[in-house]
Amino acid sequence: MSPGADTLLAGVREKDPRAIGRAISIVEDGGPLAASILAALEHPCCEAALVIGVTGPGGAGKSTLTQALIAHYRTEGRRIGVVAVDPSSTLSGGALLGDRIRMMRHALDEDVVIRSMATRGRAGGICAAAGAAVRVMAYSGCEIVLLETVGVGQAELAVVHLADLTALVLAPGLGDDVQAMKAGLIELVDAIVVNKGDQPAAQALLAEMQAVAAATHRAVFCTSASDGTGVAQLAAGLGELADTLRQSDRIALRRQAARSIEVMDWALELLRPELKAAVAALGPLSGEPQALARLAIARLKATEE
Ligand SMILES: Nc1nc2c(ncn2[C@@H]2O[C@H](COP(=O)(O)OP(=O)(O)O)[C@@H](O)[C@H]2O)c(=O)[nH]1
Ligand SMILES: [Mg+2]
Repeated sequence: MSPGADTLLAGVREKDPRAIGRAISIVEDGGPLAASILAALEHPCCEAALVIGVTGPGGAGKSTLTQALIAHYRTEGRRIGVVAVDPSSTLSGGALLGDRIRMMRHALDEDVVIRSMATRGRAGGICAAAGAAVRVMAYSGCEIVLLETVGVGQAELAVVHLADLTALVLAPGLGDDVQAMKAGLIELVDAIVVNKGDQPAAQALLAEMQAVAAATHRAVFCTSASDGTGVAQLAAGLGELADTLRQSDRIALRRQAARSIEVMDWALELLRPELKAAVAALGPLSGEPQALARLAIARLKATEE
């Protein structure tokens, strides 16, 4: 291993926030140092962390709930990681900034590691980057990593598959688009959280979700993330769910599936420069783009034989 990676990983192990931040940036960018860091992260301690997905439509209260869960886990003395994946904002602004400010409550707590990632405006695969960040956090001793994603686009839904178990956060009054995407989201998750339980309209949504849950074997929880009501019960319920999934080997199976998503992401990343060159080598491009893409791939394969 290169000496740079060695020193950095020692820093991560010692929970040095700057080393953790740097290690995540390096693995996100996927340069030469990334490979040696990623290799070192194939460590049993990285398997021990439980990765909990928190997904759902924008405005449901995912970030508020994530923060409430952090506060709860911290009272239990656990070290926590958070990877927040946001489709809408670039790295410098947008919704993430608001989340970051809210998370400031935990900013001085060195046992809370928070990382935001934008899906838009980035070159690399989001699953590869998020998976790597989760492992860096686990290596630094995080027992639980919360993976917050907005359940809308394909990339964000793919990230859900990196989690050991996932909770869907819903809230009353989010409108018709949410209504339409609910069914598809429920299929992907293990638990449904009806948040904003303090609002009267939450009762009808809760009743609806309890009926859905009875038919689909999902656990249902009701929280009011802004005042912490129901958060301890949710944390306990997710813990029990994780135990059940572990006992039936389903977490191991999910991790295998997650691995294949990450490998696919890296494969596409690693191929990108050669593909770019192959497309450039086609010369002036006229004609049907998919046919040209096939031609570029065929030429690339031919040069390898
Ligand atoms: N009344 C009420 N408002 C909440 C609750 N949880 C979150 N909110 C508010 O809902 C809005 C969206 O919350 P946020 O956590 O940013 O949602 P996200 O987009 O899913 O991450 C914010 O204004 C929160 O203060 C809750 O339990 N009750
Ligand atoms: Mg949010």
